[in-house]
Amino acid sequence: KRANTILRQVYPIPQQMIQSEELIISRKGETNWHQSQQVAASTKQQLKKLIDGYNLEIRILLGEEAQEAYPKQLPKVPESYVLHVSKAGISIAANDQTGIFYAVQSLRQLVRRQAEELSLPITDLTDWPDVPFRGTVEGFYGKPWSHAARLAQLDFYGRNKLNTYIYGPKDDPYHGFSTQWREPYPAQKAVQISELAEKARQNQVNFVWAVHPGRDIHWTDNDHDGLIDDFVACLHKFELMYKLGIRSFAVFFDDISGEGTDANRQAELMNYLNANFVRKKPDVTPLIMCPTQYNRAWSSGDYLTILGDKLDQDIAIMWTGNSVCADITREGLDWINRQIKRKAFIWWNWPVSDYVRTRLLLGPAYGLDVNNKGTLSGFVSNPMDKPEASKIGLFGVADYCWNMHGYKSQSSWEAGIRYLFPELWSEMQLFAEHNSDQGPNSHGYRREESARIQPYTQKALAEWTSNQRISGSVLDTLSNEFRTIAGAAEILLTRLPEINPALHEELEYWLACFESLGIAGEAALQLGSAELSEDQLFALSNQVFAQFRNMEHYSFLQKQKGAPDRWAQGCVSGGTVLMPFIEQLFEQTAPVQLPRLTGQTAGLPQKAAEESYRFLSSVKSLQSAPVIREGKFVRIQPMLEVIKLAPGDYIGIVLPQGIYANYIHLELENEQACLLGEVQVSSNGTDWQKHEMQCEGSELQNRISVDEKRRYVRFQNKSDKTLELKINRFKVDIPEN
Ligand code: LTM
Repeated sequence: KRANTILRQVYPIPQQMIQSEELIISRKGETNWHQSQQVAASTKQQLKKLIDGYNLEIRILLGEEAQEAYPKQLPKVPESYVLHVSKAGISIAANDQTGIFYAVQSLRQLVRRQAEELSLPITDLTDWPDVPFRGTVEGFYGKPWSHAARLAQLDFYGRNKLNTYIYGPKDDPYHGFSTQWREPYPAQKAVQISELAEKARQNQVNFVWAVHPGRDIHWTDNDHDGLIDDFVACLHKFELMYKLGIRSFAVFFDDISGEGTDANRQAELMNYLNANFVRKKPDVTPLIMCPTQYNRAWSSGDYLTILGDKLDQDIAIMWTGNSVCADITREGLDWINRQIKRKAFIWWNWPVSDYVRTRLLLGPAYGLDVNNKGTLSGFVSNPMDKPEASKIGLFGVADYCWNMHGYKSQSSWEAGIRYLFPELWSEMQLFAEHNSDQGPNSHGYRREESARIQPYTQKALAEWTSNQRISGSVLDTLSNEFRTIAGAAEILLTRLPEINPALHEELEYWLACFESLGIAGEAALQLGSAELSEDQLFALSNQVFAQFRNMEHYSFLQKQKGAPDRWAQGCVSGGTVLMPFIEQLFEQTAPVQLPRLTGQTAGLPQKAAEESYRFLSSVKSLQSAPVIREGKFVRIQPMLEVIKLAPGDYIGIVLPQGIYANYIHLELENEQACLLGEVQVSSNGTDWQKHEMQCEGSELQNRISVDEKRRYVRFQNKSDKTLELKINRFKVDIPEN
């Protein structure tokens, strides 16, 4: 028997796939379609886009026909499919529409289209999911995903064979968690929900709309009609959502206290909705509930067993595991399944970051027992408020849920990054590798971060402590890592706006911090390595401080960006291994290096910090404007507002001691700037000289020799009128090191 060589991997990893040689199919001729059953229009369209126009036979078999053609091969489970590629053509067989759709998603990954020919490997693929319902629960606190982001997610789910999206953002008042859960959505929101439901259908995704009534639910019958009013209100809301195209429903009772938490009442409500709504509508799928005691650490009394006994068997119960944020173990699943007398529907609280908002959770999806197959009814992941960035984790979740025994968290993570960011995968992988841990948090849930490089950071600190020296190979490895980080961040910051603007929007300040982290790390290492001149010493320590300040500033900007959101926080990059390493190294090297080389005391770094890159102005209201160092550029953060300079007023930059300007470049959005004002430079901040500039429109630029040792650069209004301008660019170049 020949070994199975996989020529093209398919994700999620299929259950059974054999491939042999590559087939080349020419454009000459035509595609012959053989099918007797109707295939969903959106699926057919996708298939046509892949293969139409090439010289091949395509056969599509659905339902009984499929079972007759592949009686032994095609498993009798929903969503399974057979995809057969041979010299005779392509055959797709499935029990249902979703199976056909999934076969097309696999075929997409096999096919390479060129102008005149199509190539794909001869393949025999038999596939089915290990978990019946797989996907996400948009269930976090904070800014809900945008409509565009949700549409993009649904396409992503379709491609990655995720069939469930549960809508339950805590900050949507019409979902609940407020008194508004009873009310209909405003017209525009309602239209969007219908659009999402339709997009979900095209992608074979169940759009599950969840209500969260428990914070404000009353188990009372004010109308004395034998019915609890809020039962009726809930049913009414479901009817409204049904009219918008929703066919799957859930009720959440998490994170509430008081009246709503009563297990008997909750079970009554669920059974009422089941009897009077779900079972009456043949096109509505089984109900899902999230209980109040949704994890083992919080479970007490008979709450769970009441639900287990009283809730209709066809209602699924969600479960986050042994605690709120936890790995999903077989032991834990066996425990909960005994309590609730059914298979738990997992709500996995990863990569959600609403409890650690300064962090990004971009690492591999791990901690998921591969022996969970058959013990859970569904698995949904609660993502970050950053939909694009969450796709890294969700790719792994899709892979795990499809084929548990085929799942390898590391290789799946790498494959996901390549799939998501084909042009920038190595930069994104590096960024993700160093931005994956929650840091210390109330849930005690942590993820690996910077695991590859951590042995070197530990070694470097240990070596410095014992010898006040870091050995060559450790130093080289770490220097190289920090240099690569700075480079990768720069590439991502430059290219993402064009390649993936949504991701750039989500991550820009984390990326900016990552760049500063790289620059600071390299400087901190150099400070601990060789003999340094006084100027180098100042430059390096200033560099470290400047980057620390930059990071603080980016964090501030990130906080401002989320400002209308009451959950807004800043950002941290490399917060678990790299940032603490730089801080510790710097704390240890600076007091030793600085006095040894300069004869000054250990207080020097602090002094240097105070003298770091600064904004300079005679205008009081502007004085706190930030100045940012980015590699060899130092610039005033561009301002959106128009600023006014009275006669004699100025704006400028102060560089730290030992760092001198070699180029000045301003763009002030005022064609008169060159005529009415002048650029001046100084070495001490007191004696100023005019510096000649080349002017073109509102742009002023020129070189300046570092030998002049100019640390102060400003633009002054020399006219007798107030000058209005905008700081689009105020940039000073400095030598790289
Ligand atoms: O986990 C559940 C069931 N509820 C909430 C979520 O809304 C929240 O996103 C996560 C993570 O903070 N924790 C919860 O308790």
